[in-house]
Amino acid sequence: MLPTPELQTVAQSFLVDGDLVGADIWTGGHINDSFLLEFHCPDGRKRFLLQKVNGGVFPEPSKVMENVQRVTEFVSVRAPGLAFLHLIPTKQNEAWLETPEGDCWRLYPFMGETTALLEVENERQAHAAAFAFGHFARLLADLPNPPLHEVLPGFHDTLARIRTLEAIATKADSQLLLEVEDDLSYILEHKDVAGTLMAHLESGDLPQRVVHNDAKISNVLLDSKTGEAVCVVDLDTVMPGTSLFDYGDMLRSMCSFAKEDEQALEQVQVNSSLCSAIHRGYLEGVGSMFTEKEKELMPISGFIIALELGVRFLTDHLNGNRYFNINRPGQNLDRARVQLKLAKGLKALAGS
Ligand code: GN1
Ligand code: MG
Repeated sequence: MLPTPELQTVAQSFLVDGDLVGADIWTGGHINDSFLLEFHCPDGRKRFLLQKVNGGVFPEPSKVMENVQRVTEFVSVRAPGLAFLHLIPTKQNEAWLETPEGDCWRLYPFMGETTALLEVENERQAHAAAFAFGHFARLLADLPNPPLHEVLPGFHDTLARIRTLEAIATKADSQLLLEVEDDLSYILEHKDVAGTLMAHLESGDLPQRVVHNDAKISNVLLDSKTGEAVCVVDLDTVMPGTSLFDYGDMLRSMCSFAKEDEQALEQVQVNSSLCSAIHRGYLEGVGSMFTEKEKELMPISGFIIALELGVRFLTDHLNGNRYFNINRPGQNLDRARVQLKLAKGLKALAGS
């Protein structure tokens, strides 16, 4: 598609030596507006990823960008050879573009010859992605103070997410509510376990670390030829927390070959070989830094994060789909049911 005048103005604010010749909507992700841009440069055509941080989801987009900038700069010093997101500055030499309306736009080089998978296809990929997230945690273990901004406070406060669901349910359409009765009861029955990670984090039993907070397979670019992990992407939710938020997110997102919005629930099965590959990959990635408490709580974290995401999708379904983009009616309910089914499987696998 041809770039719109708004997109042209934004794109041309960045320090790229070339002419903008194309722009396409980039559909990966549920949250931000993303565009694949093509520039004609003196040394050939080059592609870039332009993104507008979603101000509806992130109340302070500039804080998101401050976190992204700190993390990317730290990694480039700590691991200069590592393929990583590097922000292309604006012509005013700012790390991102902030419009008078407060919108934040950023530009990254587009990593060619890589693939972002929506679902894991085999154990090797699960291992590679888990290693990449573990390595990410290890690299950032000594990010100097101050701690990163908590851009979405309570992001993994599972009990608070359940309370929000309960509040939304009291106002929801009665027909919708009837349809989700069983899903709601399952969630409410598991409130006691749901708060485990936050409780251990708050008591200091679990160490505070730099957490990616969206550790799913599509956020690791894999080499299209070798399948090796090349780069961890999507740093919007990088915040302080427990690494088990990431480990749980990996388990819930990579423990099954099913799509995140699969409608045929019999397809949604937890695969124990995928779980072992994730376990091995993550522990290899984090090296020796994990404490005994972290290791002990690894298995149950998958259940908690799957339950939490099920709660979030269900809340959005009952609340008019305002948060997660949908492209068909009922998609957030399907997503919720997939997570709840995975939660059940992961709970059984954890032996609790
Ligand atoms: C959202 O950035 P994106 O669209 O990949 C969400 C995550 C969920 C994920 C489920 C800021 O991630 O928390 O786990 O969808 N991000 C935010 O696919 O809410
Ligand atoms: Mg994300």
